[in-house]
Amino acid sequence: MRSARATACSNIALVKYWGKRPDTDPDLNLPDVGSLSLTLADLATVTTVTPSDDGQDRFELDGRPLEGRPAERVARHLDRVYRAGGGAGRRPPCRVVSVNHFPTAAGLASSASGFAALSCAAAAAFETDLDAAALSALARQGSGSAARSIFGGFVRLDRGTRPDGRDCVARPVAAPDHWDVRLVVVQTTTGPKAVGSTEGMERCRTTSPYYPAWVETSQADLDAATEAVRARDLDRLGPIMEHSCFKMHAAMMASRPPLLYFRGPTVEAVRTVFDLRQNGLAAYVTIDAGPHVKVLTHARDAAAVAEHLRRVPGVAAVSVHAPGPAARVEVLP
Ligand code: 2P0
Repeated sequence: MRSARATACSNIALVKYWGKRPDTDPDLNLPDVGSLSLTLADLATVTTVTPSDDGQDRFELDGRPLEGRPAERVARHLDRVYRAGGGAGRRPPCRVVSVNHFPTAAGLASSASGFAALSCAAAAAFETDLDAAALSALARQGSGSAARSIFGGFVRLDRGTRPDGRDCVARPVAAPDHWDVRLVVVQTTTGPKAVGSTEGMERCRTTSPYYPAWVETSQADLDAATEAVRARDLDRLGPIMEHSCFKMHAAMMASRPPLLYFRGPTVEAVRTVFDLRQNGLAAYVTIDAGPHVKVLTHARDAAAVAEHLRRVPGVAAVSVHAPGPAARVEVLP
């Protein structure tokens, strides 16, 4: 074993992933729908994996020791990467140091960049020759959205149909410089902690009457959005992106008990974007399993869109992100 450091950027889904494929191995973490995302610059996790010098796993996140369930999740992921790379017997104990370089209070989850960086750093540290597709499949097992953060720019993760998940890997659709768009991240004031994605997805799948419709209509969105990205057509992509987002939230809200991720300022920020559109600006929203709003717009309009959203009561911070690069890794001396 050697030492390696990987950097991976976060991503935002333009066509959403929500729900896991029933009757499949939970450890494979297979999505019930495909998704399309944009990898974001300036929202990176840097993870270093080195041999542990005291014979025990040691994990650290943002300067603090990682313990309990999160630490178990990391250990299990190291086991996966080690085995996938052909490792036999007991995995060598590792020291993992991970740092999230997110602008203060970006209000974004870091599991996508985190598991992508961990997969790449561990694969290099264990001296495997896993390619990007294999790394994406491994990252997906850590967290579904992490499969997409292996690649830069616009990325598509297909649902696949194989029970072993071999056809569920992310692929790049277009490089970061394909299209000069920006994602404006609007952090709204946060309330009590929302229901986590894994639990929320399962509740939605098992109780929401709209879940089957969500799944049935997602493939058409994925295909149409992929074409719109290739054609660099924001006014074609935007309505598909919003439709995917609001269908997902409608299915969430119809769960029992309901999954309501919006706060007041979430709705006000969405309305502001709708108003901007009435006034001729091309800007479209998406919202994940939380209260923040993300707005896709042309680079030339991003500053104006951000300025309007900063004035919405209850908005805490607004940041602007360009398409970001693929995950990268270096072997350390
Ligand atoms: C997405 N989200 O496509 C969707 C939209 C949230 C809403 O992927 O259970 O943390 O680890 O596979 O990847 C968040 O879910 O879930 C997510 P797990 P993950 O970005």
